[in-house]
Amino acid sequence: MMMKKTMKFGRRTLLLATLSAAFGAAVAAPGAPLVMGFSQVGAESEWRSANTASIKAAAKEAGITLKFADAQQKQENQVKAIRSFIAQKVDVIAFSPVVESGWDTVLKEARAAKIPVILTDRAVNVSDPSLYVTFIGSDFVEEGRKAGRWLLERAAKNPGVALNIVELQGTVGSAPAIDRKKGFEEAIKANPKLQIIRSQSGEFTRAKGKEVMEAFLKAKDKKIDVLFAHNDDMAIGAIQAIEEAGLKPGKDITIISIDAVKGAFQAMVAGKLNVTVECNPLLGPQLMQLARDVVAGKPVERRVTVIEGVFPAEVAAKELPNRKY
Ligand code: GYE
Repeated sequence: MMMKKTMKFGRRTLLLATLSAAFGAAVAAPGAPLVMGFSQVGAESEWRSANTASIKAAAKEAGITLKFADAQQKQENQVKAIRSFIAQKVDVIAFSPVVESGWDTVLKEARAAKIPVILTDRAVNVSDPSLYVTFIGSDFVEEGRKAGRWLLERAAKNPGVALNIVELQGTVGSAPAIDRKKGFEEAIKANPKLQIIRSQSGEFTRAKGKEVMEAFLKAKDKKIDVLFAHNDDMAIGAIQAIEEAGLKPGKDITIISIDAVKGAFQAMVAGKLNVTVECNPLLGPQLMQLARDVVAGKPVERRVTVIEGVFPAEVAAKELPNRKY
């Protein structure tokens, strides 16, 4: 449970001998500032705002010229942004893909232009994994498992009691939604009394989280014991819906979410959220270092993961002042 904010290189080492070997990349003129094109998912959550701020600050700090594009949660906007970065002949392209599939064509275009691509935060499903150099981000399956394990432990205190779970999924087709669902389901399988009775996307936003939770509560056919939200913002939206329905969030309905942003700590201190699993958005400094190494043709790890913790409500008041996002 220790919350070291360090990132570590994954075990599977990459064999990218040199970038020039993989991409035939042209090394930027000596002295010229490195130019990075970054396509961000959007501004859907507190997590995302912290991630954007980290990337912008780290680029400045590293003396990297950042061309930043916000895709407003739309893949077509990301594809357009990447094409525009190619046309502008940036040195390196980084992006956080809104969904997993549909990237082959544009990544082949980047390769043809000899521009290396770094994935941050979310992964892609491509036919040829060498279409990107490296991926830096969290292990979302593990985050889902941590959320599920927390519930398993809590349920073990009342063995034999059935618990009905509703799930607010993230953006349909996105890596964190797919993986967090998978990890959570895998963990709760150990107790057949834990059943997901409803599951729908709240698109990672507060507004949509609230709206979908309202619909869950209106159904009234089965009692809702637990909410698993794929991020804190949806949980916070759902908390409002639960209160408006005359119920006590965190008590009548146990709430589990992911990200561990400040808003979640405040909700825990107020007794309205039971636990949040950490997902660290502060990827900027490490991304800039990777970009420098990649452009310089140095070998880099194929997968860089982030070490993260779990914060139950009991530690929220003590941890809140230490939170950086
Ligand atoms: O959990 C959510 C955001 O991809 C890890 O995206 C990210 C997720 C994060 O909208 O809040």
